[in-house]
Amino acid sequence: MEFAVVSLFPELILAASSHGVCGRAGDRGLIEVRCTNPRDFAPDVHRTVDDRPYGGGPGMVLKVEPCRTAIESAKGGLPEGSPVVFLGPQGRIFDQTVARELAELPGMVLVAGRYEGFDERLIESVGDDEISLGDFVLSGGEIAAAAIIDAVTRLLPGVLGDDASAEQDSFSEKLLDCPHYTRPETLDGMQVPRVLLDGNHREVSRWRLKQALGRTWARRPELLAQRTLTADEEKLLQEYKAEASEAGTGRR
Ligand code: 9D3
Repeated sequence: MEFAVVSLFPELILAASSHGVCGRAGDRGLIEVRCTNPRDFAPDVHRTVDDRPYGGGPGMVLKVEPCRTAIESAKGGLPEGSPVVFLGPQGRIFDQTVARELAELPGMVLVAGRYEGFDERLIESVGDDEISLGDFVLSGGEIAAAAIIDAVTRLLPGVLGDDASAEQDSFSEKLLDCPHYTRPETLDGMQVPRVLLDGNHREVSRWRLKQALGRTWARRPELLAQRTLTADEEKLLQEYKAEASEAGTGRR
């Protein structure tokens, strides 16, 4: 998978994609991340990339020509069928389904903005897609581009080990995760749940599923509404609710 990122701050992208899972995927040739800086395509001596908005108002708008030349240069190095994806708050909202869709592509140009954003005609003329991370305000598109590279890379064949892939495939994003614990067994008087210490793997699995169901019910009920529970899962959730109301935790 080839990612070409167009950004005024390439260091931000390269820092994020050179560590951990993405870093290893890069070392193994499973992904390639390249950056193109519109500033390198600004024709004037001051290397100007922004200008004042027509109609007035605060902030600056990215100029079409340096961005368009940078995008075309970036796209030139990618395989056929690699779309130009703008990052911006007006885009469709990124989630695991969008990540899976992007993971089928041979590559993509991710265009990160700064200031108030791009001249709309740039998006119209060269954009194939526009993606947002959600309803909050970032200072630019770089962190969004890095998030997309990370989420897509994890889905590529061979990037994760078999166990991690299987776990990711199964019920990962429709249920929240169960709680995790490591040593020490007691921390400031807080005990690790007994079942995790007893070595009964069937009971551990049932406890984890019950916690996942219960926490999803308490914190993200809209996720549960999108999922049909088996009779067994329904029973575990009822148990969780009974225990939660007894302990005075969870949802009322
Ligand atoms: C405070 C500026 N806003 C005026 C109403 C508009 C605005 C312009 C530029 C808001 C954010 C940005 C920069 N954001 C991104 O480039 C961005 C983003 C985001 O802010 N939220 C979620 N996803 C993304 S993807 C790119």
